[in-house]
Amino acid sequence: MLPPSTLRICSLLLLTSPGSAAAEAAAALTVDVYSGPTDCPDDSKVQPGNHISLHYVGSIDKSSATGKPGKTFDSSRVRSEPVDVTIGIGKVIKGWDEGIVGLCVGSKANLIIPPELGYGHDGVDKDVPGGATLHFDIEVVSINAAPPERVEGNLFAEIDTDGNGELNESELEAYFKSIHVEEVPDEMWEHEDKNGDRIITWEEFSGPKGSRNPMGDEL
Ligand SMILES: [Ca+2]
Ligand SMILES: [Ca+2]
Repeated sequence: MLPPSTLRICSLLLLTSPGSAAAEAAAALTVDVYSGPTDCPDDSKVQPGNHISLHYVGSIDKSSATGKPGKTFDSSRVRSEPVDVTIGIGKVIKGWDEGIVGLCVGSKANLIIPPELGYGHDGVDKDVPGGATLHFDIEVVSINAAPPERVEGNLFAEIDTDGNGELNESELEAYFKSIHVEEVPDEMWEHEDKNGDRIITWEEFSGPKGSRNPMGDEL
C-alpha cells in the first residue's frame, strides 16, 4: 500500500487525519438537518458500516481560523454524481463518520467540522490548510447493499485514462487536479516511480490497482 503520507492526498474522501486526543475531546461537531426527514425507520437511518451514496459541497467554514471562509474546495455536485462511501468505521474523516451516522435517507444537513475531526493540523492542500474548520452541505442519497467500488476499486485504472498500463505526468496531473490538488506531490514520484523515469507503471504502483496489468491482456 501507499505510505500514509501519500494516501493523504490520493483522495479527500478516503482519508482520515490524526488529531490529538485532547483536542478531539474539546472539538464540537455541529449537525443541522435543514431538509428532509429527521426521524425514520432504522433501515432508512445511516448505521456504522453502511455503504451510502452522498452528495456534498465542502467549503471552509466562516468560523475557520485558517483558509478562506466560504471557499468551496470540493463538491460532488459539480460532478453531478454522488460519491459512494462506507460510513462510521474510519474510512472517511471523523466529522463525516460522527455527523452522518444517524441521518435519514433523503435528509440534507449542514455539518460544521472542527479541524480535529477534519483534516487536522496538516490540512490537504492550499484550499484546506492545517487548522481549517470545514463546512459540508450534504445529502444522504441512499443506503446501498454493495460496498462502494471506489474504496476497493482500481485507482490505477482511474488515473490511467488512456488505458496503456502506465501513468504519465499529464495523467497524474489531471487526476490530482480532479481532487483539487494543484501539483503532483513529490512523494508520489519518490514512492511510486521506482526507477525514476517519470512514468509509474502498473508494476510500480502500490495503490489499489486490480489484480491484472491492463496491458497484460493484449498479447
Ligand atoms: Ca497512461
Ligand atoms: Ca517508472
